[in-house]
Amino acid sequence: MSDIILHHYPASPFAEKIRAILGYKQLPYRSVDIPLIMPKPDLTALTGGYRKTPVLQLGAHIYCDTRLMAAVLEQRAPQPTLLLPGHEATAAIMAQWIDANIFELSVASVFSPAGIAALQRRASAEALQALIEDRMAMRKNAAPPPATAEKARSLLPVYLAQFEQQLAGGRDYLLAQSPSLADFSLYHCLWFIAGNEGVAPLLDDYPQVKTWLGRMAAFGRAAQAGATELSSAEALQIARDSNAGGDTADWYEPLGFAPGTRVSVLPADTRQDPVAGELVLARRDEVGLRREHPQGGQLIVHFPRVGYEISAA
Ligand SMILES: N[C@@H](CCC(=O)N[C@@H](CS)C(=O)NCC(=O)O)C(=O)O
Repeated sequence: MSDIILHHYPASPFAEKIRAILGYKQLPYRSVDIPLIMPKPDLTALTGGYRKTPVLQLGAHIYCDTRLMAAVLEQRAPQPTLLLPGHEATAAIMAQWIDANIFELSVASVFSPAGIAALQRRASAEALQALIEDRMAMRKNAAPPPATAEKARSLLPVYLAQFEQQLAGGRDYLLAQSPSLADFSLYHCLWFIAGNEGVAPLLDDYPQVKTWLGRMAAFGRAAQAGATELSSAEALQIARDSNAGGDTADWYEPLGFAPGTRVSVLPADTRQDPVAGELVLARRDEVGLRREHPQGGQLIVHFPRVGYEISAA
């Protein structure tokens, strides 16, 4: 039985990024279905307040942010690699840029009038309204403010044309003949658009991009075959029964925090839901906070440094 537990819901693009990586690496996992909107009590019991999707769990270790999850999965299964030799920085920086910028444009497209009309055919008016209100509340402190549908309409074609041109060079993936982190980042953004019939035609002028999207989607489908279901209560029990050891051996802390300092970690984009705990792991691009919860027991919640603000609690 796999010890990899993914907390997610089917419609989440960032979760699809991790599902596709699991599929590409042929890693089986246990799947916990989480609510689409707040409250998410069993999830936040594990994370200490972080509410975004997905969250990865290995025993009592809770990993927030898909960039860190990708690194953890790369360590778990180094082959096939996401860090193509000679493309490490290009792939990492492209992936970060796409996760922030193309994701914004895809959300703005899906929540444009054409996208909402398609969502209305699938969800009740109440469910849709609740989703929109939840996401507006989640982004109320966002800096910079979320992209508008107009911005998406004018900028998405610019970037799609660039990706089309890059793929037209004869490569199967963005940087080489095998996918890198950059492909998985672009994939989940365009998967979101392609899955909404109101805005899917936005991709019609880009045949190379659509062929590439089909290739990437096969990894997402492969992941489904490797998933077994787990309840959120069982996931909490697994956390409680596991060892929450920190790791101060390779302490790398440019901010000067000593092991055991109480710190708080805040997503730099949405600027809400800080997680507080005792710093027990500090690496170049990862911090781990120890905290305790009555149902989850002792937990270590991990964040990357890029995209998060760490301060004394
Ligand atoms: N930087 C985060 C972004 C995650 C994210 O924004 N996920 C979206 C879903 S695709 C989300 O959390 N939406 C609100 C929710 O699911 O409650 C990551 O890479 O994991």
